[in-house]
Amino acid sequence: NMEYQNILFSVEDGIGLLTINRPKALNALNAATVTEMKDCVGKVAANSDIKVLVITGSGDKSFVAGADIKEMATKNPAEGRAWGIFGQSVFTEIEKLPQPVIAAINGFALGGGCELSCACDFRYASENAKFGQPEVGLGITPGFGGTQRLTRVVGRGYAKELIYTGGMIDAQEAHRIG
Ligand code: DAK
Repeated sequence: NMEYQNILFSVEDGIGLLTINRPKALNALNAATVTEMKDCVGKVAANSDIKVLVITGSGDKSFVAGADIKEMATKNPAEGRAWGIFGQSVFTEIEKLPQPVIAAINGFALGGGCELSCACDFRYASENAKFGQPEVGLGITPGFGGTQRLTRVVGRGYAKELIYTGGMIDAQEAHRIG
């Protein structure tokens, strides 16, 4: 483990494990967490001893319950724009990693959490996983690339349904739609 406060990172037998570690906030992504993820992903990219990266969430309830709503609520439009661009850049770095990246989805994957899973190469979900893009209920759109990546994963129809309704689907339904 390294010097991080909001994530855990370890390597064993060539397998990197990045755990988002804010279980009290259901592993919501605040700026400090995304900054640490950026640092960690950069280190993974530069380390050819790491053959695969697994991304998961701490605890048994949540993968990532989205961007941190409490922190986002304080942002003005310019800060919101910068936050969107920053999050997108880190998710793109994950997508572009030379190693395969597995999302181990152990519960809620909402908003930025669903988007994070879509930036990974494979999504493996536990039976209690729940997926959704609830941003519409907050009066915002998905900001971390969800409209683009989710569409590519499940197709336009299901992506629009999730994004327009803000509804949550369970692991079985998520598996069914791909
Ligand atoms: N942010 C901050 N805290 C969160 C959180 C979140 N996304 N999700 C949960 N928490 C916190 C709760 O506030 C609570 O903290 P305390 O009140 O105890 O301090 C704790 O986690 C436990 O949550 P609950 O008590 O609510 O647990 P329940 O089991 O009752 O409910 C839930 C679980 C996942 C259904 C519920 O917590 C929930 O609805 N959470 C919010 C999910 C959500 O709306 N996620 C999407 C976030 S929006 C953009 C840039 C970025 C984005 C969008 C646009 N632009 C630049 C355009 C990103 C958007 C998002 O991701």
